[in-house]
Amino acid sequence: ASGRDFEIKSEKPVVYRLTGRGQNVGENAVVRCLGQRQPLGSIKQAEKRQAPAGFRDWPDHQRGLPPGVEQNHQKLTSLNKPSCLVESSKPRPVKWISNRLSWMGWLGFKNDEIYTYIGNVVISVNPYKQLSIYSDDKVAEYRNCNLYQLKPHIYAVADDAYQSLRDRDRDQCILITGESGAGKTEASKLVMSYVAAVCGKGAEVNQVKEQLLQSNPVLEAFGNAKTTRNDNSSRFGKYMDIEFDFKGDPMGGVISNYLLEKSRVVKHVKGERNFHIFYQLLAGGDPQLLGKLKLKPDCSAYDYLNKDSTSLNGMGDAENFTIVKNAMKVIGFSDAEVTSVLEIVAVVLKLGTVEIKGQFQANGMAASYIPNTTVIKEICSLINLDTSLLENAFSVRTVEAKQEKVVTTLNASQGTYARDALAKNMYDRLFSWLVQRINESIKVSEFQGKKVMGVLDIYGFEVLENNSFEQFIINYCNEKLQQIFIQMTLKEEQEEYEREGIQWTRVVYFDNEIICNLIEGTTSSILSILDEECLRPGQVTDATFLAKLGQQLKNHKHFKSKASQNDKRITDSTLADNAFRIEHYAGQVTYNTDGFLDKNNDLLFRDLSQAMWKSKHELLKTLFPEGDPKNASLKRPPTVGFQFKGSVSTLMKNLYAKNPNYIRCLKPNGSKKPSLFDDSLVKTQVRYLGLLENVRVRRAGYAYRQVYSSFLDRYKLISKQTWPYWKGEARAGVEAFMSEINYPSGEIAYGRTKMFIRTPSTLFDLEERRRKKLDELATMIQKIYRGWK
Ligand code: AOV
Ligand code: MG
Repeated sequence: ASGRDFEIKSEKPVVYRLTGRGQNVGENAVVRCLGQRQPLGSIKQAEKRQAPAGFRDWPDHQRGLPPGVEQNHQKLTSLNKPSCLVESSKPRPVKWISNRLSWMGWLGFKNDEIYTYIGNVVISVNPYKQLSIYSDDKVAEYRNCNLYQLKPHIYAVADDAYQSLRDRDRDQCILITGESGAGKTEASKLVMSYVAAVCGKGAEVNQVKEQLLQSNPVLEAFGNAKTTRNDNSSRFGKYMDIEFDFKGDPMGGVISNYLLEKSRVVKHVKGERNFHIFYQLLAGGDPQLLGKLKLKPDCSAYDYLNKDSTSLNGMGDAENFTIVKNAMKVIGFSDAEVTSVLEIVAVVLKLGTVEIKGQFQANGMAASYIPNTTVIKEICSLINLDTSLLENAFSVRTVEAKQEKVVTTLNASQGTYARDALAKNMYDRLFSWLVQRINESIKVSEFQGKKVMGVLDIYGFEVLENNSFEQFIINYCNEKLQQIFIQMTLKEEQEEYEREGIQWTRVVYFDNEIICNLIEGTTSSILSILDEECLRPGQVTDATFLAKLGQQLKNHKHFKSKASQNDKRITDSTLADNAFRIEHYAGQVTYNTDGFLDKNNDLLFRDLSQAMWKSKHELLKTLFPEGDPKNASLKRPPTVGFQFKGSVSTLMKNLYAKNPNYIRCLKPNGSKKPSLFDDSLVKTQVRYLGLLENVRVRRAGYAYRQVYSSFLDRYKLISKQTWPYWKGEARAGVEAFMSEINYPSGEIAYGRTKMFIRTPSTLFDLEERRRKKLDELATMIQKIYRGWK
């Protein structure tokens, strides 16, 4: 049935079910009382749970709507989505669109209008300054609005997604993409805060909302850092499912995290920072806490932190520390848990100051030792571990093979390597533990009628001066998201026209599948070759890996390396011997292969995990389960690349199953400045994001489509030919009533199973005709009803 949303003009909850033939209201129609935002749920749901008092059937023979029930027109018109940029269907050259987009962008940007739409895709330009468009008043304005009634705004899309989830029972996902610093994380928080503001009320629901929102500052403190691109750059990928009940009240959520850039714990380039939490703790921790953690409130005392003097207090670290502590409390961390977490943070920081030196033993073998044991003693007292155990783990390595234990001594650099590996792993595992701990607080047990809104905020595409394995993984993830966008907005849309037999001139676009395959394909891809090298016995190094890449991929259009000998294509001297280059959808990136094997293997010397497991620090111990001799296995864990590929593929499946809402973020300039619009930078992004093709498909295409039967059901009452009954094929019925109206040619197309309408104004017109008819009917029924009384 086609009727969807109805409002009941009564303060009391009265639900009518319209039964019989030719019914207007389907089982999924949502019913709400006038003046009450919360719907009573769908009719089906209302019936399943106890139907509210006054639940009555409204039989079909009293055709029309029950008294006091009025169709909510505003909601109905939101079904169609015209576009700001697609107001005419006149074909235009790409250049024109590109200039216009850029010009509109600039004009809007100058006036602080940072949002626009292409169809239902929101484009957002980072303003780099606080705007007054996120007030409570704005929330109220956009609440239950029609997407195109008001100025483009991220709230409008959040509202559209939420309405669709609540009223049309469709799981949603919000896909936020754009390069590093474009505003994804901010956008994701705006969406979350909007949804929190408009959904559900009551103490219990409010607590859930608070917990969901407060997960942000905690994860940002531990997972974000200042980079050259962004002062608050996400160094992990995050996907959060917010779960709602049938009324649209939030019940809880689940967060998934993707690969943290843990190398940052031990090293970062000048001008960047380590993860925020380290600075926050030092700047914001009171003397008592710092004393307990044996820390000095001085960044320069810690080798893992940038020794720039600007790094302390520069970013409101002290204030943020208070916010994080408070957030942890709201989420439900106990004081003891918070202390445990901070103890581990302190230990990581201190590990960086453990100096490891080399010496020669009597047998001539190099061996490492720790000249000054003060720090290591402090560390061990924090984690309740015998100092000699940790010292030992930094100086020897035990390899078990076929029931044989071989102990080798480490030299100074191997000892330092072990120390850094421990720090990275400890922090990385702590981060994953935090996510799990938050999930414990916000998770809900399975319940019926669950609806889900997923918000994806990952690390954006990035090109740094020196790009390593981490950038490779980050950019791979972005490549996959671009693919989803292409699939859903360009490919799927065009294929539908072809499927439906609608005359259509293909809009050509660049399909980045070829790059995705280059990276993740099952054979002869970068990841598969990397795994082969990692698993191959014998002398494997980053260089052998690169050589193999060069050999197998030398003919790939999007791949370049010097390693492939006599490669005539390599003419520029910027490509170093230890690097390869990928031509990504968003531009070229040169990756330095140093450390690729190591980072992909991610092996932690067993001596280290066993030492950690022996600690009597409850949290730390749980972070190293493989240190338990009972769990020891000779099987090697899957590689990082392999795991990441798996989780990305699960994520993609999950996203494909939901109704997508796109927010595409653009970066106005490379210097994090407000009011600076770098035209060419924006144009580049518009081009590589595929927005031009997006506009062209929308322009040449049809704004609205519907299967014949639904279309007939909805509009049949506008013609005597089809109302009240139409006995023939649905398509013939549609053609019959549409033939009575003279729409311009090209405005309407009849597909195999669906009806297509080009411009929204035609749909508005149909809606108007329908509304007039309904009004007539309603007045008639009211008269009859009054007659009864
Ligand atoms: P990102 O998430 O896309 O980068 P952010 O969302 O962290 O980028 O945005 C970067 C900075 O831009 C923020 O810290 C704000 O200062 C500013 N900003 C972004 N959006 C807005 C807005 N709507 N209003 C005001 N300021 C904004 V990365 O995480 O690096 O890919 O890995
Ligand atoms: Mg971010």
